[in-house]
Amino acid sequence: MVNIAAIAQSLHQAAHQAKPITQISLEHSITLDQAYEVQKELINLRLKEGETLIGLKMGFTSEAKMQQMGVHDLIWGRLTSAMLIPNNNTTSRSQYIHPRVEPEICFRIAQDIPGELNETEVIEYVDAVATAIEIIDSRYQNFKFSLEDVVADNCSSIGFVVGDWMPVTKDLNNLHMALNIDQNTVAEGSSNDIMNNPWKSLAAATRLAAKYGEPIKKGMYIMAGAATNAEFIQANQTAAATVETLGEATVSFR
Ligand code: OOG
Ligand code: MG
Repeated sequence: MVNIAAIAQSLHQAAHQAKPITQISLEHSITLDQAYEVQKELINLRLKEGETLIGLKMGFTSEAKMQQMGVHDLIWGRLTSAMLIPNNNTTSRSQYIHPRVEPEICFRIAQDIPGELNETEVIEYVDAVATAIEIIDSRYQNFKFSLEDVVADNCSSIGFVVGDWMPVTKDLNNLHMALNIDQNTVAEGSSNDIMNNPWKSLAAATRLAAKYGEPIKKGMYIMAGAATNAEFIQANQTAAATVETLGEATVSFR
């Protein structure tokens, strides 16, 4: 028997204490559905502490990320108010275990999404788009996990930074994307690396949100997933993500 509440509690504590734990899948056989139940419970623990649900994130939407992490399926996680770091701000390295940063595109939802939509329909439900950085911080030792492990761990979510909101353009293809650490470009790709079209990632989010009963509501942030590898970041370093035409998002670690 998998104890959903106990696993959620240990992941929650690992995040609070910035101390990694052993992968769940090494000790229990856990199904993907159970992993999503753990994730929901884990988020409930955050909500009980006063955080609010402000968005969803997609993961493994690019080949680069799937290759880097050895996991080959789309995943989704939840974003809470405590995870949003204002652009051009500072965050303390000591609150993380082994943080990585990755360049993303973020969508802002204009009206409640009624159910599954395709990549054209979904455009009508977005009122702004921005460059974003996701900070991920797996609660597992060595940042190693199975698909079920990472889903249970809310897809390694810990923080995200959103640049200036830009007007919606229907064509988000072929935009150069880069991740810089202290002015050095450490990863580069194209918006096409996100499912051949970032709008497809949002369409996939509508499908998964409908399937798992987590409605996408007006005002939510939806992160499309990294276009490139994620890179480790240390104290006294600054990360900047750029997306051609959308601008920049930055965060400094101290
Ligand atoms: C899991 C989260 C994946 C993305 O953008 O692909 C993700 C991880 O790599 O730890 O956020
Ligand atoms: Mg990500």
